[in-house]
Amino acid sequence: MDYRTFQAGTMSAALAEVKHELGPQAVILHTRSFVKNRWLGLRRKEVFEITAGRGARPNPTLRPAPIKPQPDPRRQLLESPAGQNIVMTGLFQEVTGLKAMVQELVVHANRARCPQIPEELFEYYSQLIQNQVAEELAADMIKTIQRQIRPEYARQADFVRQKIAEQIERHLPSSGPIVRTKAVGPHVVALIGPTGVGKTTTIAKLAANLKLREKRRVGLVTLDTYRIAAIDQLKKYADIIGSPLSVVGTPEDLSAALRSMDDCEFILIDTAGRSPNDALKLSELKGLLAAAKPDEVHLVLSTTASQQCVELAIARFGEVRVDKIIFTKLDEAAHVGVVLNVVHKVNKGLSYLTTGQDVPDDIEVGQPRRLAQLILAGPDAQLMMRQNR
Ligand SMILES: Nc1nc2c(ncn2[C@@H]2O[C@H](COP(=O)(O)OP(=O)(O)OP(=O)(O)O)[C@@H](O)[C@H]2O)c(=O)[nH]1
Ligand SMILES: [Mg+2]
Repeated sequence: MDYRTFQAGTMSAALAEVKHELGPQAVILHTRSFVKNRWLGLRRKEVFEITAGRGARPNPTLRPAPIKPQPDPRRQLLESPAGQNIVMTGLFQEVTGLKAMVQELVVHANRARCPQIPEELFEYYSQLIQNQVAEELAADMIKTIQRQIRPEYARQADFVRQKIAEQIERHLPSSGPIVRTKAVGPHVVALIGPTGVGKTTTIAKLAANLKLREKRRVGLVTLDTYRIAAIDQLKKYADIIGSPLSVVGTPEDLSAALRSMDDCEFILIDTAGRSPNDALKLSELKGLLAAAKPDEVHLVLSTTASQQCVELAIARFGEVRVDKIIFTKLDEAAHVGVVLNVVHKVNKGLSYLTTGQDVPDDIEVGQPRRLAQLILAGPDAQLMMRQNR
C-alpha cells in the first residue's frame, strides 16, 4: 500500500489534510500525538500525526469480489478502528477544552465575588474553595499570606504552597495520638458517633496498634448490645489480637466490666451508632459515659458526610461529651476541606484520620501538615493517600 504521514496542530486538521491529499477512501493505519520542543526546549507544541494510505491495489490473480453496496466513504473512514481512535481523541480534546472553560468560568465567578483576594494569589484561594474549605476561612488564610510575603514571592508557587500549609496548620488543632499519662490503672477511651461512620473498625485499628505494635495490655468493651452482628464484629478482632472483650448494656454492668479489666493499660469502649436526632438514645449514651468516666471521648465522623450533617452531629454529640475528633473514610472523600472547617470551628483537637477498611493499617495520627498536603494536592489527594500506605 502506498502510505504517507501527515502532521498538524490538531487531530481534525491532520484528518482534513489526509482527506485532501488521499481522498475520502483513505485508510488510516496509525495515529499518535506527541510534544515537540522548540527553541531549545523553551516552547512546547503538541503535534498530531496520522499515517494513512490510498487503500490496497486490486490483486489481479483473485476473482473480483461480488459488488456489494458501498457505505458512504466518510462512514467507512469513521468506522475503521483508527478512525474511531480519532473520534475518541477529538472528543477527549473537546471535553478537556470544555473542562478548562468551565474551570475558568468558576474562577472568574469567584473572582468577581471576592475582589479582596489579590490576583496573584487567586489560584490558591480557588484551590482551597474547590476542596470545600469554607470561603471565609480560605479568604482569611490568603489575606494573612498576602500580609506576610513580599509581592515578588507571590509568584513562587512552592513558597506560597508552604505558606498555605502553615496557615492550614495554624487553623487545625491537633490532639496527637492516645497516650496514657497515669501510672496506675487503665486509660479509658470511648468512641461515639453517628451510625456506620467506622467506630468499631477504628476501635479495632487502635486496639491492634496498641497491642501488637506498642505491646500494651488492651481491654475492649462494647456498649453496642442492639445487634448480635456488632458484637461478633468486635469479638472477631478481640480474638485475633488476644484482648478481652466485655459486652455491657447497663451503667452498672459497665462499671463492673471496667473494674474487671483493671490490669489493662488501655480500655477502648465501642458504642452503638446513634442518630444525632435521637434524643433518647443520646441521653442513654450520656448515662453510660457518666458511669464509665472515660479519660477521653472521641467523636467519630465520616468525611463522606456533608458539612451540614457533620455540624449537626457535633452539636448533638457535643451535649453528650466530645474531647477529640476522628475523621474516617478519607479514602472515599471527594474533598478534605470539610475536616479543616469543622475542626477549626469547634476547636477540638483532631486525633486520628482513617484512610481505608484495612485493620490495622488504614489509620494515621491527625497531623495538620498531612491534611494541608492533602488539601493542596486537590484531585491527586487519593493517590497521595494510597502511596502513603
Ligand atoms: N473506605 C473506608 N471504609 C471504612 C473506613 N472505616 C470504616 N469503614 C467501613 O465502614 C463500614 C462501617 O464501619 P463500622 O466500623 O461497622 O461502623 P460503625 O460506626 O461501628 O457502625 P455502627 O456500629 O453500625 O454505628 C464498614 O464497611 C467499614 O469497613 C475507612 O476509613 N475507609
Ligand atoms: Mg459499630
